[in-house]
Amino acid sequence: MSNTNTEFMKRLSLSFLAVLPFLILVNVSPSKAQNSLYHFAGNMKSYTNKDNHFEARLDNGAVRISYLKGVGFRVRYSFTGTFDPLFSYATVDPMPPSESLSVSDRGDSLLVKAENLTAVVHKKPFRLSFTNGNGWDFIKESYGAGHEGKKLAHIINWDQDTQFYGLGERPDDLIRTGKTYTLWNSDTPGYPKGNEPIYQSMPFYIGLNTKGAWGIFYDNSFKSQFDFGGQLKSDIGFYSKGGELRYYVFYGPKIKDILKEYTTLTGRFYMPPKWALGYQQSRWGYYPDKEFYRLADQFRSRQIPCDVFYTDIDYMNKYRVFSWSNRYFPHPVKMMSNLRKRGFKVIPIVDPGIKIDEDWDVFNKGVKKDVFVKYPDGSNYTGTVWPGKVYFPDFSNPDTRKWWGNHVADFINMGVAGVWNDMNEPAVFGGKTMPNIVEFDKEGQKASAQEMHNLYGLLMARSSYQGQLQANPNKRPFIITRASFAGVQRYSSIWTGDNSAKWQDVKLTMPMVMSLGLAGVPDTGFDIGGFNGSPSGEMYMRFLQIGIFMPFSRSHTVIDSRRQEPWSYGQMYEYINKKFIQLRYKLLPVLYTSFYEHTQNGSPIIRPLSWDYQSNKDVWSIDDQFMFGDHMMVAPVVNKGANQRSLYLPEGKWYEFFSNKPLEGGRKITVDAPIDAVNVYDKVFDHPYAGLPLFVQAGSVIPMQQVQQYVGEKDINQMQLRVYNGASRQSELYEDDGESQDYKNGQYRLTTFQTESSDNSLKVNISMKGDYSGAVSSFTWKVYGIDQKPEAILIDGKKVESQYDKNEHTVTFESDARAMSIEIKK
Ligand code: MIG
Repeated sequence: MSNTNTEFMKRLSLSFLAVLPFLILVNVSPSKAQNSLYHFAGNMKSYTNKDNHFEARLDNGAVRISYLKGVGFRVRYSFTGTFDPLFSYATVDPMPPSESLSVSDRGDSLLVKAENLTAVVHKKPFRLSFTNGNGWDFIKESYGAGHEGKKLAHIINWDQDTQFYGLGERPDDLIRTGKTYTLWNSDTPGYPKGNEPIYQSMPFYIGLNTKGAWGIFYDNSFKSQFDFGGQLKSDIGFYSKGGELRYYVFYGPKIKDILKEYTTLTGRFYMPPKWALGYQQSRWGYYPDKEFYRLADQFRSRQIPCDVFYTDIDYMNKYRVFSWSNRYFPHPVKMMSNLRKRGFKVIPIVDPGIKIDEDWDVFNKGVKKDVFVKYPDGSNYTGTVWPGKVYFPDFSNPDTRKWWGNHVADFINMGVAGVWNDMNEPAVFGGKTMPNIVEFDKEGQKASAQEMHNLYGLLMARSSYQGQLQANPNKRPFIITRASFAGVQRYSSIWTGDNSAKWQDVKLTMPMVMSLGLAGVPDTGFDIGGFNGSPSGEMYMRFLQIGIFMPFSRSHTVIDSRRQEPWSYGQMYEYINKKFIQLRYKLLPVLYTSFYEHTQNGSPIIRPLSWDYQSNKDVWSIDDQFMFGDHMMVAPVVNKGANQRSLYLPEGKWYEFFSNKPLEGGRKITVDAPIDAVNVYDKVFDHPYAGLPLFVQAGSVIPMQQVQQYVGEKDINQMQLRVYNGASRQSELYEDDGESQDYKNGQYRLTTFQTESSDNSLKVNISMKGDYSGAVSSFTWKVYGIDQKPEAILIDGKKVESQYDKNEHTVTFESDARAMSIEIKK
């Protein structure tokens, strides 16, 4: 027996034996695998390396290793020794090409190399490890790959210096280390912190080590479990109830690199329609249609910007999807067109359950086209949800996607702006889901509910996406979904379901949204105000102060809660809430540009501090502060009654956004963030911290625009560029028409600003890409941190007029948007 085996046995703790639900070992020695319930790989017998794939025969099956360009290694284990054709709902189609592998034999091991990574193949027993260019084996299989019947296990070594991020949406801290998690999409109304699992499954995680970051994605949709050393103590485990043991290995060293690789494999979000970045208002219980007219009046007369209203299940005729209640919404087309004229889009909820009702054409067509999930005897599975007895569409059947897509397309043609996909875990009343016995089409290959359950939300979102493109091929779809799986970002946005009006949940918003971003999903948000219960004015405001930075920014609440609009809490809160929603509209260029960056490299919009300050270990676990795009850091107040908070300001020079006060980073600070700031707010909003600690990195250029009541209300020809003196950095501004697909053909403009700060000047070098003609034509520059009236301002080498404000320490001037260089001579 090799040393690693003995070591592994020593490390294998009793708790591992006692608690693992799927893994029962009667004998832990892999060399006597026949005595163990779990069968691991055994020894390597032979190998081949052809057509860009390395394949090895093992005592127990076979393994196939490939390297995907721009991604990393793919490893497939088959315990029968034969491989099914490669198929996945999670990854892009076609997949990135496989690169050729170089194999060298070292006696006890083989080195399989591609790009900068090496898979080290230990022969006896067969184990893989992965090393970076510096010889660091960041992943080491300890027990490796094994199975018990159809159940799978994959056990790798845990270097105790490694911390973990991962798995997307979990009501938990950002750091996953020392815990176990289950992947099984579940409807969990009012989930408390630590609730396991909730709506989504993203079997992908990132390991963070001072030597670098790495990642693993298990492309397996069966019910599974991740153990980040919670039970295994010195190892990390993945267990699944079935399917293929297929995993992808990504190497950093930056978290940024991993996201780029992971989204090269699972896809990226498209540029969203710009209106979808406006503030949105929803509640379960907005009906009849008059209620929406009233809301429209309220928003516009109070001058609180808003772009979208949602209709929840009450708009339907007895909960029949794609129908409208005659009583409450007799003229939906007219209502939507009236609202549209005032700048409001309408997005209805759609639930998957189709009411069994022979007087209804959606149902009848579905039966005729045979689109539903079935029992093994071919009869349709029946469950109970809002409409009563329903059939469930089988979205893994291409005919179903077409049928559903047609209805979505009809809906779009009526005037809806997108669809809100709910209950798609799928949820069945009584806290249930479909029984394991039901069967799915899976593109004609047939699959069990066990395999398809976690994919249901993803496939429903995909069908809704297709339907919108069918109706309007040149428009950008908009879908929001509750349940999902890895890869959902190719189709949809996500909200975090039924949170509650609790301070705990105000805090949870941040790690949840950051983790979704780290799972490749950029367009996310939570129910502002909390879904369950009724927040106080203070709590609503604190929710909103986070919510205005969310890519998806929507207030939503349950049917029996108190009114939950930005003006529902008295004058003071209305004033503050309005100012923050206005701030979102001013910062839209920053938000929109961040979406563009996502399309280029998979970066999230809401990022943990480690995204920018990875080398500082102290920031890894911070999850009550976040980066908004490239240069801004938000440290919201999340405690009842708090008027200040302490926070970590990372290394470098910063500015406080509202007061423009420069601050030195690399330290903890305590700042004021008053709730009861009515006098302050009445005078000037730009008071220090204005109730929300918000910071900007020195050297950055922050593009801002004027407030609109809705996106597209005004023809915006000019933008303000705020420049923060004192460091050198790169910033971007992305512009396009905000709704068509033309940006994919070069109809956009990307402006890049490079600041260069020195003792006697601040320079900004500007470059441009793309030929979008609708971009802004001029910039108003406002440069902060200028302590004396500058000697001169030069634009493309020519002196221009400027205004210096000695109290603010700012200098202001105008430029054409096509200027290539700016120089502020001190
Ligand atoms: O059984 O449509 O998460 O946002 O308001 C509850 C009613 C169904 C759950 C969603 C929530 C929505 C509610 N839905």
